[in-house]
Amino acid sequence: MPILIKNGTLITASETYQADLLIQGEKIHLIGDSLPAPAGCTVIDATGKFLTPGGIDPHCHFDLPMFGTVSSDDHYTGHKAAAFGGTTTVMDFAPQHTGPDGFKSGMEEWLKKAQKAAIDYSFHMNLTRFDDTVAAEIPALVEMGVTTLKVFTAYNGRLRLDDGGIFRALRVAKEHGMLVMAHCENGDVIETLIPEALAAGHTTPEWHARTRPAWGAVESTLRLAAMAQETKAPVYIVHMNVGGEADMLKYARERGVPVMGETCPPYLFFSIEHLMRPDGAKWICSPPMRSPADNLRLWQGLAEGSIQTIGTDHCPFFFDGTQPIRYEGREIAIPGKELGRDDFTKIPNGLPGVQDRLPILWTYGVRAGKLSANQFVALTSTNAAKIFGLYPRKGALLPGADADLVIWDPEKKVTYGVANSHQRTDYNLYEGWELVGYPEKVFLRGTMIVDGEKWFGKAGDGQFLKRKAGEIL
Ligand code: DUC
Ligand code: ZN
Ligand code: ZN
Repeated sequence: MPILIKNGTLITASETYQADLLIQGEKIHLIGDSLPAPAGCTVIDATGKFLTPGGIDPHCHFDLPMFGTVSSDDHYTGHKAAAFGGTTTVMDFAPQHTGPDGFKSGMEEWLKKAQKAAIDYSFHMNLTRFDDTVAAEIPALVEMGVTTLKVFTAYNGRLRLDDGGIFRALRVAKEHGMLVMAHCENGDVIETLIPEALAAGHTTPEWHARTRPAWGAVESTLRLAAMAQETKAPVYIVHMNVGGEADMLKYARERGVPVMGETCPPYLFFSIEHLMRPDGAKWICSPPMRSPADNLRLWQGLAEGSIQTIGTDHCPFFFDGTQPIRYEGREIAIPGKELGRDDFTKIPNGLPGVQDRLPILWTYGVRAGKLSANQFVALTSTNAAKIFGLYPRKGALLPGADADLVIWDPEKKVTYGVANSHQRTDYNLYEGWELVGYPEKVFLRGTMIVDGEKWFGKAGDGQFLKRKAGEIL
């Protein structure tokens, strides 16, 4: 049945204007003034409301085993939380398995987990070992619709590829039109500092940040930019957390290097001070929280266009996984941050955020005057669609695009926190923050899946998105 959304204010990455929008099936059919309602059409009056494309979160970790536990949102609960926050597409990371066909079997494992998907999704592939056999598997990966590889310059002996491996992988990625995403820290420095800190009796959460120095992230970002320049392969720096990384990106981009970047809301709002609180473990993720000066420089990086996207790195854990919470009427407890009560190295790394991203950025980014509404749409949806090969199917308010839409009530006041979050964890980083403006109705391919506090989404309704090569922004 067609749906006509009348008199809304449409906000895209480049324009804000009033229009009617007609949905037919899964697609946006028409946008225009005073559109007539076809027979049998549902009409939604959006006078005084804003309409944006559904958010795209390019960086999530659902159901990810680590630290002897597992990230506490799976591909259903995390998707549901995303939808309540106005996000309709998420990208997760599949593991490269050991042995031959490591990409294929990693993909199979992740596709199986994602059978319960409630919103649309795609995968990036972690590249944690690289040789000629692995290089030979790359065309099949592209064929499967995975056009992005993620490399790590930290986590020695586990996820890290050495610089030579990254350099060679970049050449092969370039040959196949792939984008390489990079987690940038200095693994060797970190592996030196951690045992020293523990030997000196430093076990509290702030030492997580003190053993992962900001300069390591800065030089590693420049290192990747240098390799992008040398190989001409595009690189995307994930979770930028230090002001100096924004400086490096700006420097490289001004010289025509094909390097792009993403930051995440916690790096805009929080600092090492939060790790010093008695509940500091709530803010433990890698890379860590930095300083208020870094927060400021990252905001500036977004506003000036050096940084192209805001993802979440959503990878939640319970703060106290011994105490169950109720989720969809059932009690659930998953071991979490309490595992590292006496040793910061045992605190599971990762933060909740997939639902929080758009509402928090609307009030504390757009309403606070740090970003325009159009920049907000570009940074949280359209740019990710372009970079990751989904545009204009996703991230666009255009006829022919998927009808993934958010109708916002710009005046709705919400005191945000764990009580109104669907993220499956027992805490929220933005507890008690006052919001003005909130997603009211959310559509996935023409079907309303969220209406206020009502959930109409279903496990299995999310589609796997085969991606093509993206754009360099
Ligand atoms: N960092 C985290 O804190 N958690 C999951 C993955 C990552 O890079
Ligand atoms: Zn990372
Ligand atoms: Zn991550």
